[in-house]
Amino acid sequence: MFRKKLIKTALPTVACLSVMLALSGAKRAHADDVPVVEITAKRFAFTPDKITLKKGQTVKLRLHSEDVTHGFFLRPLKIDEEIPAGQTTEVTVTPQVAGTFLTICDHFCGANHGNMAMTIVVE
Ligand SMILES: [Cu+2]
Repeated sequence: MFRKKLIKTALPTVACLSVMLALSGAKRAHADDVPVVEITAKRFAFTPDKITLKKGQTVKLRLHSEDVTHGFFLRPLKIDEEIPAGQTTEVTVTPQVAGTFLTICDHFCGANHGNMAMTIVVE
């Protein structure tokens, strides 16, 4: 008798708590567990010059300029950032297209500006 009552009341409570914990865990994971990729811009290169991302996986690109203002532009991933001189900016992306893409600096930063690019591979 007691056992039946326990199953009737405790089981739904445990199940409900489990779902709530799972949901709150998922929320927390989404907010805190986004991998961060550090990228430095300095006349006339990005470091690293190549990164690999996973299709469908959200990442945060933390872009830092060590000198002047740079751009960080990649149309297929809808990235169009300006990195102010000496500052850091962040952009969160979830690549939806696989491929190898060339990200360019689209903010004139000096004589070799046209060669300033990095590769983003999405697999
Ligand atoms: Cu530039």
